[in-house]
This record gives sequence, structure tokens and C-alpha cells, in this order.
Amino acid sequence: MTQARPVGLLVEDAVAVIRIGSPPVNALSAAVRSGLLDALAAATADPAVRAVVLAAEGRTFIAGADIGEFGKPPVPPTLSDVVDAFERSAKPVVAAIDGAALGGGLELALACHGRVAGPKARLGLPEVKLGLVPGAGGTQRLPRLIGAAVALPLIAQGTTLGPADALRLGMVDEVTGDDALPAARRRALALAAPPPRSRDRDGLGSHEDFEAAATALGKQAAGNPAVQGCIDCVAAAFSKPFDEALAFERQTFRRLMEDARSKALRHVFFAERAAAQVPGLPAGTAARPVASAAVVGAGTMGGGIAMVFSNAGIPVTVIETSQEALDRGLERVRANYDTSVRRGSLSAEERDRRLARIQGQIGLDAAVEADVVVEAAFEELGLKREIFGTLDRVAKPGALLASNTSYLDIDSMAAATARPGDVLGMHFFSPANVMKLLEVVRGAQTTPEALATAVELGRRLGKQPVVVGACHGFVGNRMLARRTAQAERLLLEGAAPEEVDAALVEFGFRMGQFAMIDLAGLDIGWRVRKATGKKAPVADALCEAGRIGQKVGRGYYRYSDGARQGEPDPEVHTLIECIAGEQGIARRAIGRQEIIERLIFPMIDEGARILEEGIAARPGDIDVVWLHGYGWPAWRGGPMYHAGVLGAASVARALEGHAARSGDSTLRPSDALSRMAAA
Ligand code: 3H9
Repeated sequence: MTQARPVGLLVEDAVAVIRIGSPPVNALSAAVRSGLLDALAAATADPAVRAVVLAAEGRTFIAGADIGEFGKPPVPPTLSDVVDAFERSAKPVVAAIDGAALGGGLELALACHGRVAGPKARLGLPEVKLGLVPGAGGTQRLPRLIGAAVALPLIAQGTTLGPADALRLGMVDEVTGDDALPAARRRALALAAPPPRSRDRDGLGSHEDFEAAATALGKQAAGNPAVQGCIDCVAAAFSKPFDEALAFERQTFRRLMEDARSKALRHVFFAERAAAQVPGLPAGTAARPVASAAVVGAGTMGGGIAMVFSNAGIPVTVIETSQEALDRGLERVRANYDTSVRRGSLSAEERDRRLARIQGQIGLDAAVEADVVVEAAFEELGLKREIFGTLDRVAKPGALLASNTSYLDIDSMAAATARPGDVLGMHFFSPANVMKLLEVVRGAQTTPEALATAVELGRRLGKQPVVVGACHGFVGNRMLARRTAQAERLLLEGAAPEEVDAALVEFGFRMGQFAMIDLAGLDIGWRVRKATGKKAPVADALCEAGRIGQKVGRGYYRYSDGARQGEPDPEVHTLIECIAGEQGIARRAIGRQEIIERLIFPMIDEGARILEEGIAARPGDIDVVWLHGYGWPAWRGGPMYHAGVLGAASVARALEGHAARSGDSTLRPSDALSRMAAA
């Protein structure tokens, strides 16, 4: 049951239990902060109380500061006031940590005089993921508790620990098999008085070890002010008196709060959560249970998707048309798991359990038991329609029929069945077992129930689901197509592949456009272009020359002896110059700024159209697609957030300029972007 007030107080057998009940995650809002101070004051004043326990209702202990309050004028009392009051309490306080104790939640627990963790406890200081440092003493108290060299990487990487690890490191005093509250009561009563707090350097450990830990973070700290801030704050624990170090931490926190990166990361936090809410779904729409799955096609995508189901504990049948294709696909799955075992990220036993959940079968009849079928056959509409027609006959009533198509018409597949309401797209991204994005494509007739099932399933699979409308390429690939077209055009106008890629990497992408295409293989796009009659002169010429990417050691780059990093290839430069000459395009030097604007701004333009057409429900949804499917740097918030930072009007103006200069009319801003700019 949820209590009416955000903080309750119950005194029983000489122990006052202060209990936070502020759904959904017990964040430390202004109401919770003042409630905590009031409850502590009442417990302290009550002569019947000998000790205090801090507990919380629901699945989380305390998820941290209320991120919704960030960027707004502060409302007293501050979290530091609360933390300070608990630390100085005249009566001992023990935290009963059931669920997540994150950020300010852990900082408050660290100020208590003891900590007991239940089996579902998760402890960590994830502020760095929001572009911040802990701001309520975390960088001072955690290092004193577990040693600075151990604490620093946890703080600077925002690592979250389970109860066993927290106990091993000394973050908690005790771990319970069940509810932490009874043990916390006992422990609090056993503490006759709050133990004295060390505010000197005891507990920090050796400065040398800390320096080594800081050096190890060097690469991550470069260009990331939050990571550098974490290092500086922990360093202050050595160099400054406790109170001064606390003040330094607070000042660093406030400075980073104004940093553009932190603002973008906070946008991402809320955009990710909003994306999981499907607009327009009737209240109470329930997802159907999913206990088993089938995947049609044992290719790279199909195998990867099967792994995703198995990894989530859902048994899955992989269906192929021939034994040979099936064996090849399952072998690839096994090899993938073996690699994880070799790298130490998976135990051999867990690999065997995961493999045991994946069965192979020939023929679509094998889909008969599945609650969800994901079709991952070739990108050919006729073939897919045929598969959906057959699935309609064999799949059980109520089974979700999903296609993993990247481009094709979901409604046409749905029309091949007598149950179009159960048909939708579940578009995974390659490699499916790694990439977090799942585009859930809503067909014209997809029922709310089917949609809710796919979104809920996506979350269970550990993916970030985003519901999108049906159109060619949906959200992600439709926008990527604009970038790809410009990248090709930039080559002809004078940029080298390595210059285009360097600009994207400098912008923050982990990989450039052409390195990405080389990795995926140029043949995929070539096949699509041939089928649709489209042309990309440079890419087509490379394919005709057999340069289909990294797998053959040659694409936009040259890969010597199986290297993963390509080298610029003069042959490619010559080929580009030759095509440009044939097309009468005068080549010129193109600067980084122009390269970036011409790659990114057309994407924003497409995003504006996607929003107007209702293909995406919110600008944040588009951002989430690009963050989790295409490696858009999180600290830049996503393409539509980026547009907001620059101003849609200035994006439109820049596009006009590039269109005029290059003579490429596809660069002209769309009406949708112009309307966005005007608004
Ligand atoms: C901090 O503490 C700074 C301090 O050092 C110093 C201060 C001076 N605030 O994720 P979910 C909402 S920085 C406000 O889907 P789950 C969330 O938006 C903070 N709202 O649930 C969503 O709302 P809605 C450091 C929050 O079960 C709902 O709760 N802490 C906050 O999958 C459910 O969220 C963090 O960074 C918040 N802090 O996961 C932890 N947290 O329903 C952030 C959540 O309207 N939180 N909401 O969409 C998390 O990692 C996860 O939410 C958690 C639960 C693991 C707790």
C-alpha cells in the first residue's frame, strides 16, 4: 500500500522507521527532502526512540535527486542539508536498502551510520552518465569508506553494484536474503550511539594507488568534463579539508549542471523513458504473455535475434528452408557465444543454457507453438508476403507476427494474412544481440494490444523500443538515406572518404559513414539499388570493381591482412575523380564544418518531415532512434535536440546556402523544416 505523505514515520520497539513513499522511484524531491528532515527531527525528539532506520517503499530504495528539478530554481532544504542532518544525527541511523540506491540515494545512505542491503539492492553513483559529478558528498564519503582507488572508477564510470559486490567492497555492512528492514532494525539498536565519523584522510588509501586509477581513466577523461570532474573531486579528498572538499564538489556539480553536455544527457534520460510510452494507446491495454518465440531465417540478423530471445530466457525456434542454411546459421550463433566465453563475458555454463534454448527446424510449421514470430528472411516483399501467408495458416491464434524488415511495406505483409491486427514490424539493428534499438513499426491495422505486446517484449529483451509509423525505411534508415546520399555527393564534390569519416568522428560518432558501410558490406545497398533502379555512382563503381567492403579487404578503404582499421586508398581517390570528371563536377577542398552540416542537416530536415507525417510521435523518439541504433553521441542529445540547440531556422538557412553553393537541390529545406523554423 502506498502511504499518503512522501515520508512516513513509525515508532515501534524503540526504533523509528523513516519510510519514503514517493512513487515511482522515491526520488529526493523538495517534498521528500523536507519530509526527511521533519521525520528525523521528530525521531530525535522522541524519548522512546533509541535508533532510526531509513527505508523506502516500492521497488527502489531511492533513485537519487529528482532530475525533474534540475535546471529550475533550487527549493530548500537542499540534499546536502538532509545528508548533513542524517550524518550528524544524535541517534544512530541505519539504511535498509531494498532496490536501487542511486546517486543522491546512495549519498544519503553513505551518511547513515550503517547500511544493510536486500537481495535486489543496486548501489551506485551514476551522475556521470548525466554529465555531472555526485553533488551531495558522494565523492568524499565513498572514497573514505572503500578507498579512493576503488571508488574513483565506480564514480567516474557510474558503475552500479549488486549486494554481493557492495559487501565485498565494504559499501554495506550486511546483506540479507530477504527484506533488509528487520536486520537494519537490529543493527541500529546494536549501535548505542552514532559512531564517530572520520573526516580526515583515514580510509582513502594510498595516494599513489589513486593516481594510478586516475591515470587509467585518462582516455575517458579527455574531452569529458564530467569524468574529469569526478577525478578532481576525489583528488580534493586528499588535498583539501573535508568541508572544503565538499564545497568543491558542490561547486563542480553546479558548474557541470550548466554544461551543454549535461543538458543533452538529461534530455536523453527523459526521452528514453518517454519513448517507451506509446501515445494513443487506450488506457488499460494489456500486453499478451510471451513464453516462446520463433525466428524465420537463420542469417546474420535471424541468428542475432534468436540470441536476443534466448539471452532473455525465452525459448526460440529458428526456422530455415534447408538443413544446410540452418546448420550454418546455428554454427554462427554458437561461434558468437564461444567468443563471449573466450573474452570472459559469459560463463561456459551460461553459454550452454543459452544454446539449449535455441532450437533449429525446417519449415514454417515449426512456428505453431510460438507466441511471437519474427520474420528475418531476405528483403524481398514477395517472399515476405508468402511467409506471412503461411504463418497465418500455421501460427496459433493471438500470436504476434512481426517482420524485421528494414524498409518494406508492413501493411502489404499484413494484407497477406487474415489477421492484420497481429502484424507489425520489429526492426532490430545489426548486430541484433548488441544494438539496443528496436523500432516497433505500427501498421495501419495493428491493434493496440499487439503494439503493447511488442513494446513490452522489447523491454524484456533489454532493448529500447520506439514505436514508429510505417513508411519506407521507418525513422532511422529514412534519415540515414539522406546522410548517405550527401556523403556520396561530398566525395564527388571534392572530399575524400577519410575526410568525411574524420568529420563524423570528430562530431562524436564512433565510426564514420564509409567505415560503417565497409563493415556492413557495400553489396547490401547495391542489391537494393539494383532492385529499385536507384544509382549511387561511387558506391556502384566500387561494387562493380569487386570492392564490396572489409570482408574482401577492399571497399572505400584498403584493409591489409584482415585489419579492421582501413587505410585510405589512392585507387579509390582516382576512381572518384574519374566519376566526378565524367559528371562535369568541379572538385574543391571542403572543410569539416561544411561536411558535418551537409551530413547532419538533411537528417534533421527529414526528421522534421517524419514528425509532420506522424511517423514519429515526438522529437525525442527520433533522438532515441539515433542514439541507440546509429551511434549518435549521447552528449549531443540526438539530431532533433541538436536542431533545437542550433535553432531550426539556422539549420534551414544553412541548407539553403549549401543547396545554392553545390547546386544540389535535394539540400533545399523542406516545407516541414521551414514550418518548424517559423514555429
Ligand atoms: C543525483 O542524484 C545528483 C546528486 O548527486 C546530487 C544532487 C544535489 N528523478 O527508469 P524507469 C522516473 S542525479 C526523477 O522507467 P525502472 C522516470 O523518468 C540522479 N525522475 O524505471 C520514469 O518516469 P515516467 C542520479 C526519475 O524501474 C519513472 O521514474 N540517479 C528519476 O526501469 C520510472 O523510471 C540516477 O541517475 C529521478 N532520479 O528503473 C538514477 N529516476 O514513468 C536514474 C527515475 O514518468 N534512474 N525517474 O516515465 C534510474 O536509473 C532508473 O529510473 C531506476 C528504475 C533504476 C531507478
